[in-house]
Amino acid sequence: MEVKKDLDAHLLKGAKEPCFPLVPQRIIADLRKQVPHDGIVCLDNGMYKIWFARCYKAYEPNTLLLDNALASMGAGLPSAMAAALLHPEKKVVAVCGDGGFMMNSQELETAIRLKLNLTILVLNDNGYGMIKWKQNLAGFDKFGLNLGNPNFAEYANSYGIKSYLVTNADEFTYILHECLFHLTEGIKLVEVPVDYTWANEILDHELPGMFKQRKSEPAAGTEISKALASSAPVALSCSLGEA
Ligand SMILES: Cc1ncc(C[n+]2csc(CCOP(=O)(O)OP(=O)(O)O)c2C)c(N)n1
Ligand SMILES: [Mg+2]
Repeated sequence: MEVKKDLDAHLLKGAKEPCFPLVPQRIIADLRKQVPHDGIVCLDNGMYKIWFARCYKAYEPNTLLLDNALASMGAGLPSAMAAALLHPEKKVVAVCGDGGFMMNSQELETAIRLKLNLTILVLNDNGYGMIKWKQNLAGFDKFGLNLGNPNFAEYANSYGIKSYLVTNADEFTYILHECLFHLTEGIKLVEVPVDYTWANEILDHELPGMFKQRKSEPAAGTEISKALASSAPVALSCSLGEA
């Protein structure tokens, strides 16, 4: 019970964080409150995936779709389109990073032509956030990972899609509510500015510290137990899979 309480408290950390751009933990907490239990959230591949895997509570099977094997960027929008085709009665949300969204955004045309109903969140940090994290963790200088994005609202509008830009932390939840429950028809795109700085600190320093404390009692023989025992930040990747 104590462990469960600790775990829940840890996973809720940041859920009400008021800073802007939003932290991933707050984005996930706000989204979880708006999406019905049978709603389907489909992830692309980027830094936010780690936080969804940690913090997004799935209440029913197949309601959080993520690709942790090949982890191809660009997969989030098509997987949401497939979910919306199969389950037109359910609320469907695609969650993409700015990089991943731009790898397959032309599929908006297909989604419109098929008259799908779905909400797309573009988490914008103006870069390949996950690779920035890894680059830093490996001790390299920051290099080559910033993106010069289009104006996502204008881009979406050019397809005839209703779009929103989140401009403060509290607005996100209202925009989500509007997209999921008022403007239910068609495609809606929401650009959500995100900042991973604090979240990365937790991954790089706080979690390895926790592992260290508990390393005397890891479960034997697994990759995760090896990661716990080593407590080195680089060992995190073996429990998170390839990106
Ligand atoms: C097709 C493809 N190319 C490259 C990668 C390696 N990769 C994993 S995450 C990532 C950056 C993702 O950036 P973005 O979509 O903006 O998400 P963020 O991490 O910034 O939230 C890259 C390049 C990949 N997984 N798939
Ligand atoms: Mg990004």
